[in-house]
This record gives sequence, C-alpha cells and structure tokens, in this order.
Amino acid sequence: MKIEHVEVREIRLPLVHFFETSFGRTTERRIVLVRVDAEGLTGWGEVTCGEEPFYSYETPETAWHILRDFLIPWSLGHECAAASEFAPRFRPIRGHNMAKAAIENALWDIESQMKGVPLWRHLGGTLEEIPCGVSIGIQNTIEDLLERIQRELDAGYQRIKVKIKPGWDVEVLERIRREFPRIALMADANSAYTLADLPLLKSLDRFYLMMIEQPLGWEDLIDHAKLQREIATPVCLDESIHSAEDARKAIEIGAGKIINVKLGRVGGHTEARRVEEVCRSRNVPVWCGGMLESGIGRAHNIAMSTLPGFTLPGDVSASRRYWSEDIIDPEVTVTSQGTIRVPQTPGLGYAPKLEKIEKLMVRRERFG
Ligand code: OSB
Ligand code: MG
Repeated sequence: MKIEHVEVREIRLPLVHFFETSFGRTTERRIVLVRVDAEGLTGWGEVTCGEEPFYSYETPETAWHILRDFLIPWSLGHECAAASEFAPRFRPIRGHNMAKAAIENALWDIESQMKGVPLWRHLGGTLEEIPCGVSIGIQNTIEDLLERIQRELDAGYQRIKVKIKPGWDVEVLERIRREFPRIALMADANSAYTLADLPLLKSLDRFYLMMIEQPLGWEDLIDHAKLQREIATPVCLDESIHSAEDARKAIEIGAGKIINVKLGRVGGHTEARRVEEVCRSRNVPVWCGGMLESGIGRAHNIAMSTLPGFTLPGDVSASRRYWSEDIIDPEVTVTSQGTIRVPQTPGLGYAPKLEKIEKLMVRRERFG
C-alpha cells in the first residue's frame, strides 16, 4: 500500500446539547478529519482530541502540527505491506496518539476496501450487533439529569454513565438510585479525585455501580491500585491507558478490573487490537469509549467494538444524540434494544457526506 495524497481538514460541529465533564463544558466541537488516498481508494480518519488540553495534551493545533510536520511527510510515497505496519513507523514520535490514529485508521479503512470486506471483519471482529450505553454529562440541575436518564432508558440504551466531580457526586448518585434502583449505572470522574478522597470514594460502594471510571490522576496507575484494594466498586481505567503495555502493567498491579479502549488514546486500530488481546487473555473486560466523535470516528468505534473482548456496552450511541445532522450517510442509529447493527458493505460502511463536510470546513491543507 502506497500513500499518494493526504488531506487534513478542520470542521466545526455544534453539539445539540452541551457536554460537561469534571474538566469543563463543550458546546461546539472542532474536529480534524484526515482523508488518505492510496491504491486508487480513499480512507477517512478522525482526530479525537478535545478543543483544550484537558482530557489529554492533544488539541486540534498540536494534531495539525504533528500531522503536517511529521506523520504526513513520514507517510507520503512510502510503500508498506499492511496498515498495521504504520504504527511501528510512527513509533519514534512520542505520544500524539490521536494524530497518529487518524492516519492509521484511514489506512485500515482503505485496506478493508482493497480486500472487499467490512472494516470490522478485517479487524477480526465477530459481534455483528454491539451493545450500547450512553455517557451523560454534568447538567445544570439533578432534575435535568434524571430527565435525560429517563429519555435514554426509553430509547433502549443498556447502561447509563454519568459524569461526577467533587460537589456533583454522592447526592447525584443518591437521587439516581432512588429513582432508578435497578439500572446498569456507572460514574466517570475524569481524574477529579485523589486518594485524600478515599472515604468519599468508599462511600460510593453503596450505589453498586458497574464501575467507577478514572477517579484518580490522568497518568496514574499506582494510586488506582491502592484505591482498588480499598473499594468494592470495580475501577475502570480510561485516561491512563495509552498502549497494550500500559494495560498489561495496570492489570498486573491491580490498578483496575475493566479497561475503556479509545482508538485515539491508544494510537489507532493496530494498538487497540493489542489492548483487547492483552485484556481478553487475562479475563479483563473492555468496552469502547467515546470522544464526542463525528460520524467518521463513530464508524471506526463501531468497527472496533466488534472484537470479541468488547463484552460491556460502550459509549457508542446514535448520531442524533450529538448532531442535528451527522457527516456520514447513513447516520448511526440504535435499535430499541440499545444495540447498533454493524454495516455489511466493504470499508467503513458509512459514507462521508462530502458537501456537508465542505460547508462545515474552516481550513484545509493538501499534501502529496
Ligand atoms: O472520559 O469518556 C470520557 C467525552 C469527552 C472526553 C472524555 C470522555 C467523554 C465521554 C463522552 O464520556 C463519550 C461520548 O459520548 O462520546
Ligand atoms: Mg472517561
């Protein structure tokens, strides 16, 4: 496979409802899309970073820089036998996994088209219907949150994740459990606590959550291991896991019992498959996390979620929860059972709406 052209674009996409985590509120996404041409075919990838360096250090600006000055020059014109061979080529560049993933995932898209199979099958996926949950951000009031939970349950979603932070935790979970005693419920803290909060974190055991996601430091494993020894609720790691090696070490020291896999955070499908393998061989369940992706990133998430280790509902939900109109055709829809049926056509299985992308675009750069 030889990369002939690469095009990087930034689009602005307003969310239908703001999304708030412990690190801030987003109302409009800035999304960098990467289009790769190789072997007469076109593949698409998405940089999944936030607008600000609050989830990780990557931003649309850092991704643009790393793509333009390193990843694209290192890719153009190079011959490689498989999409999976690009990860080693990018290895000397430290970090910047979300920028790397955008190119690599576009190559996986192209490679699956070359083979004439759906991307999910090419990745080794086996599940043709994936279980879906939703991630609900911090709301203005608890009443607003309860109402949103009811709406998502009515739509069929299989589990509810809520965001927590100091001051929006115990009382919120108390109210949710009073209203919805039996639902599959979990909480994501996005690193808002420290071990000094141990008594509070321990007290959350009474809400019998499926898991608590990334309660402690964004790069920490050690304190998460200490915490997991003290609480009954399973710890799920998100921010701290950047590779299969991180996953192995986390499991070895008992830093958590579940891992959230995000394609951007681990650098693309090649490494995501390794994370899945490390976890599956150790009986650690994984699920697919979300980064408020447009349809392109969402389609890649769906493909990854078909790998056999993805046994828990992911944060992969319908396009309409995020956008008045998505940039792919068809949009992602969820069945009344809270599942997504995977596409059966070769490649990504969802076609980018080129005219729509053009309209939303604020900058573009072409290479090669
Ligand atoms: O921690 O999982 C997270 C969104 C942005 C940044 C981090 C996270 C999230 C979500 C949203 O929880 C998941 C989604 O609906 O895409
Ligand atoms: Mg998270």
